[in-house]
Amino acid sequence: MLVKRPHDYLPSELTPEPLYRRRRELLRAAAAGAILGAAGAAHAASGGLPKLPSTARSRFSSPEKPTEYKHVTRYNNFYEFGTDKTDPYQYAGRLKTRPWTVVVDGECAKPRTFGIEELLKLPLEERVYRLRCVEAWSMVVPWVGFELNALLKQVEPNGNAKFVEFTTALQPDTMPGVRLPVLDWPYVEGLRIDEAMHPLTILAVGLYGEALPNQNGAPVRLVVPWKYGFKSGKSIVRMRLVEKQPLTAWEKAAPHEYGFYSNVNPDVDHPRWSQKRERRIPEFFARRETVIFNGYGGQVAQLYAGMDLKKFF
Ligand SMILES: Nc1nc2c(c(=O)[nH]1)N[C@H]1C(S)=C(S)[C@@H](COP(=O)(O)O)O[C@H]1N2
Ligand SMILES: [Mo]
Repeated sequence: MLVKRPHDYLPSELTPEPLYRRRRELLRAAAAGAILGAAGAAHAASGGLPKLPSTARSRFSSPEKPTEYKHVTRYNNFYEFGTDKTDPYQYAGRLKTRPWTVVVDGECAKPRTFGIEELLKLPLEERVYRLRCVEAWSMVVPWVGFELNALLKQVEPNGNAKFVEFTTALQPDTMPGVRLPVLDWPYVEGLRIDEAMHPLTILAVGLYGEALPNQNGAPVRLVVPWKYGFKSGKSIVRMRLVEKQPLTAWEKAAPHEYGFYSNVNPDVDHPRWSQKRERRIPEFFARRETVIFNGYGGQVAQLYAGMDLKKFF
């Protein structure tokens, strides 16, 4: 994500991991017979974080091979820690993730504050999802989490609850990036209530079977797989049920570039680049065709029936 300085993302986007090293790793892995299939790979990596209770793999999972742990956790957007892809890996270690609470309030009968310990006790599932960034890269992540609707139902949304506004953590002491006015901090995102209640929308508390690394949005982050990555706010502290469409941080920063819906759509280019193709991290070239709704159209297209997706981009 970037507002007005494309040169800011190009260098890091184009910094390749040396090709020879990649090839050497592959050869070594092949020699050791260590190349894993999709199922094995999902549990192959470890960041040394606390293991989560063993989880069933959801039927909503993508059959694709997950992106290696080291790429999922070292190539991130988390602007509170800086705008380079490696900044979150380098600096997010300082994020304070305990104590942690998530306030769920607004248009509902039973507003509540949930402690993170409580959320970790909910029945967890593994969901392997494609994540498509608006910058035209993608990865496949084995998230561990639960459906957001499980939480929202507990507060009993009322008839005025048309949208959910998500607010993410603002810790000036631990977040070097918030000293710069890149966005109007804290990071705010929003979903329509039917998008928020959809079974594909999850709150993730882990990946690769372990607690969520800070750079990926610890201790709890949203994942909405049919939308561009920036809709999936990290390190969430508040979810407010509201009647009016929330003004998101990215719309505030650049309304012509980032709309409220931000559904993955190869037919609606970003004003500064095409959305037709994507490169799968750690590939270098955008070779894969981007698919409408990131391939989840079968489950979500009906949410937008009759809407002009070029207007509501
Ligand atoms: N709080 C916060 N959440 C955020 C961001 C951010 O800068 N701050 N970046 C978003 C963007 S642009 C993307 S692509 C995804 C990246 O998630 P990942 O690093 O876990 O792959 O997080 C999203 N959530
Ligand atoms: Mo993104």
